[in-house]
Amino acid sequence: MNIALFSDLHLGLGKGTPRFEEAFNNAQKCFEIALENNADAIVLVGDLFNEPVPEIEVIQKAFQIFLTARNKSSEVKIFHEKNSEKKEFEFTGIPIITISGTHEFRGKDSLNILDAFNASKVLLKLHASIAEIQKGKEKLFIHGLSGIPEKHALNALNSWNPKPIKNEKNILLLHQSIKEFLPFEDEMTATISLNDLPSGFDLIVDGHLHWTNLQELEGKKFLLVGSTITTQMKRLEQEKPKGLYLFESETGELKFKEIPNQRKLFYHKIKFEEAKLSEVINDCRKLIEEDLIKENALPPLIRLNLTGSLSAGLNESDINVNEILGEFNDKAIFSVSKNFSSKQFSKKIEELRKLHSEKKPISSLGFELLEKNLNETDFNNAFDAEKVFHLLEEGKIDEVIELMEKK
Ligand SMILES: [Mn+2]
Repeated sequence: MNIALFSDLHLGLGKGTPRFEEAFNNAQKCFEIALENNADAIVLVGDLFNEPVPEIEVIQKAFQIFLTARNKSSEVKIFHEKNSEKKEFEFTGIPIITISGTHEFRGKDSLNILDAFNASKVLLKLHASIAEIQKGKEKLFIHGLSGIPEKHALNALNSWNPKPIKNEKNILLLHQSIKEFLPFEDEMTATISLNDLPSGFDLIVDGHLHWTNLQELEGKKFLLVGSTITTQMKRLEQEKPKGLYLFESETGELKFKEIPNQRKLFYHKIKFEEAKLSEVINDCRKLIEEDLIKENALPPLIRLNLTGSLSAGLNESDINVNEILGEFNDKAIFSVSKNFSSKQFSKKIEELRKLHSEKKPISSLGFELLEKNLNETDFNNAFDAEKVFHLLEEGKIDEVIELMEKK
């Protein structure tokens, strides 16, 4: 059997921005590729929608996409087994089987948007349940656990305790973080690690993390299926294009199909050293120009992660790159983060320590620091630091301001 696998469509993402149509277009292309490649079933691994309660416009557009699966017909039959009860799932066209994800989650005992689609037979939603697909004599069992809050995920997996049906083909679907895939600085948490995943499945497919990865472990083949759209501009999402997988259940063959003409992501982490504003601006401009020379079917996403240290007297808030981003406004979509380290701050502490060890009186320590700080700024020796210090010492702030304004 031929199974099309994709995930994290995030329909409804970017409402009111130029990206709104992108999630729908990419999802539509994945459905088309699945049908062109004669998929017997389309399997989605959660986060079909970007919001737990999507707007009517989003629901309507999603319906249109899901219904393209009715442009072809399938020879398969599907039985849904939950709590030892087995019922035939009736559908039209190519069946869509899914679990819900983090973005559809509305609480443990609440129905979500995919339950509504399930009730209308547009798709079959699994939760701690199994879809048995039959095609002639071939059988494939798809076990699915919808996404649940991470801190309960391991317990939920263990208490459901999915087991592959012996001598049959089995796929397990999850929508959770996995410890091994979380970078150190990531704020997301995970309770499940690869070791916790059950053995004996022909394929374990996980959604939620938006990049693709295939791990062939002993007794386990684990696929991070990735998203069909870039949502967070993370570095890992830059490395591989978005698309869908085709899984041939009899042979175990897995093929990746790229979404044509997709929006690219360029991720830049730029490390500066005691940089001036002009240096930051110039480096950013150079990188943006290089990205835009490349062939881009759509205005690319450009992420600038600015790090390192700034020259003395410059603060993170002084680094305003909006003006250059404005120059490229219609050519790219930008995201900028600034994480400059306080190199100066640690230098100051060091100086204080040194002065302290010299056991000078407080007033003299204060004066030396002020003089040194002034030397590092554009004020340089523009005024008499000693005079300023004594005025400050006596609380004559007005006189200090007057003195500085004259310069
Ligand atoms: Mn997602």
